[in-house]
Amino acid sequence: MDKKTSESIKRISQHLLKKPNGKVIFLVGAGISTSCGIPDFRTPGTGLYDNLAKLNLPFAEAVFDIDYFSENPKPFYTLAKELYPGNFEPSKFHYLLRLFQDKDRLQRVYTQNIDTLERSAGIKDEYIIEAHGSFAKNHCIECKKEYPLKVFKDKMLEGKEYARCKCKGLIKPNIVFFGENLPPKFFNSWEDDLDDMNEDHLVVVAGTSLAVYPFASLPIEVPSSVRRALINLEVVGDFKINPRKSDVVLECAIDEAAEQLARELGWNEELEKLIMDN
Ligand code: CNA
Repeated sequence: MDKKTSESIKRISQHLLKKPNGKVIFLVGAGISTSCGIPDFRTPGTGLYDNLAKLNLPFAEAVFDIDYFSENPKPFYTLAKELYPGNFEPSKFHYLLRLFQDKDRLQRVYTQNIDTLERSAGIKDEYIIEAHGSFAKNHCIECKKEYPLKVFKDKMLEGKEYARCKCKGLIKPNIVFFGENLPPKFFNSWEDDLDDMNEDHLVVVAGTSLAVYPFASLPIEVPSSVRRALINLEVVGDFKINPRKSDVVLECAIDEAAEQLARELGWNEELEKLIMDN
């Protein structure tokens, strides 16, 4: 870890230690799960968008395009099989989030991820906002009938036919596709959290290219009195376009940051134990 990054980690830990009642809001994306073996979208070479050629898509984002899905669900079903919850273990960073919860320092985790690894790490439902939905619930895209996880999973694993409703409509997990609305809970919770925020809070953005809206606008809306931090392999979004003097930027791998931050906070042993016990 270079000097600049370790100094930035110290700035974050000093903030947290100086303000023991201050809570943390995490805004996270695919980069917190790449070390678990789940590729992100946009990292050149390893990202999913670079690896979708085998699915013969007209354009990479078509895999999450609702109109394309209703015509050709195969690419999404193929991807869903790969990404399906249960196939992966949480990262060190996921467990660090859990430690923030256990120490009553967690306000919320807003995640763009659909892998549900925050839940696997033991973070409680009340803290998680799955901004782009998850596999937990499913519905028919025609008649809107709801289906439990098992129906979709069983059909998907059979692999012979697509999961279809009695009305013959396709069954799709409640993952937010391009052209679909985000869940109301996302907007309501963010409004509540904004109302609550004060200078003791810290907003940590991690593992996201901040390319997808409205999620990417959250860091912009953080009041200037509240400190923001970015942990990412590259500087992105508002941290790049409108950097604030008080921002803390860590250009490094997510698990490296988790380990170092835990050490600075004196949480290292607890973090290791949490990982061992799970
Ligand atoms: P993205 O656009 O692929 O960006 C990922 C960001 O994370 C990039 O800026 C990378 O540089 C950074 N990154 C990758 N690995 C690391 C690492 N080890 N340490 C630090 N930074 C890293 O992904 P976003 O989440 O920003 O895009 C939003 C999409 C991605 C959402 O709609 C998700 O549903 C979707 N997605 C989710 C998953 C998942 O659930 N795990 C996987 C792939 C895509």
